Amino acid sequence: PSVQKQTYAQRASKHANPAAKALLETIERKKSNLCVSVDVTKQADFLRIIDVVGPYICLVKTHIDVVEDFEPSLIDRLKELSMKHDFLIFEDRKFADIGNTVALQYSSGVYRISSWSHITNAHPVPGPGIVTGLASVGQPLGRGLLLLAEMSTKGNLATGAYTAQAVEIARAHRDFVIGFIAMRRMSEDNDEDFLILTPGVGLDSKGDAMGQQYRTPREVVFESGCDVIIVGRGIYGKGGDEEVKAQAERYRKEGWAAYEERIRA
Ligand code: 5FU
Repeated sequence: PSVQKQTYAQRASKHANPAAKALLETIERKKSNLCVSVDVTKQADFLRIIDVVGPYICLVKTHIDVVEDFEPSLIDRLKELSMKHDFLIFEDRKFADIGNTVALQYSSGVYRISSWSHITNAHPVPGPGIVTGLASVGQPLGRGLLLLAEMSTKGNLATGAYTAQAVEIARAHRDFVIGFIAMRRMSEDNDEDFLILTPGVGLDSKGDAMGQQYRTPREVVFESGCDVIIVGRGIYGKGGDEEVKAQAERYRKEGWAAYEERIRA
């Protein structure tokens, strides 16, 4: 299989979608292909962790609906941190309904995700209409969408023909679909250049009790050709601020070394 050897900077210069371009530029500028997933339930913890890991990341991944004391001002604080530390925001919403419904869920409700999240994602299970619906909201705002072509968990059903169909749906909406949640490169064509963001990354554990499976940054970026490593508990679950900071720096370094090894190989 042909390896993606273009640098993030080279790829940034070719991407038409503003969110994809900005993400690739941020990765290059900060020498970080690390996305931290901040899955905590208190606003104060959420903001503290992001402030600590901010210097080491290109992207923050949120599940905004797990924050139990959510107030709209949290979004203002998150945006301030994204300016302070120079990272983008990815709400891992995993939309999965008909186009009309997902357009409402994306634009409206309590969270108004499209107003602050540069990138979001969707399950392709409803078919191409889900992309049309999300694009009607996100594209005028310069947002980008990832399709879940694969998942990290044991026994997941996103395999084979389903995964292949996800790629076909993305190809039909290149202006808005910037890539995939997947465990490996989805296309042999380097000019097609979908971004691959990959969860299930951990250096100290092989999985959890609920089916999560972890691979190392090197397995993900060097061996499987993915572009961004997504790390949650491996970073924020390690205790106090000093330890969280140390883990963020550790994953940034490992992810970047794996990328450099790939483009050199
Ligand atoms: F699409 C996916 C997937 O296939 N696996 C995942 O783990 C998303 N995730 C998310 O990445 C999940 O919802 C968590 O927010 C995060 C992984 O967290 P961890 O603590 O690193 O296991």
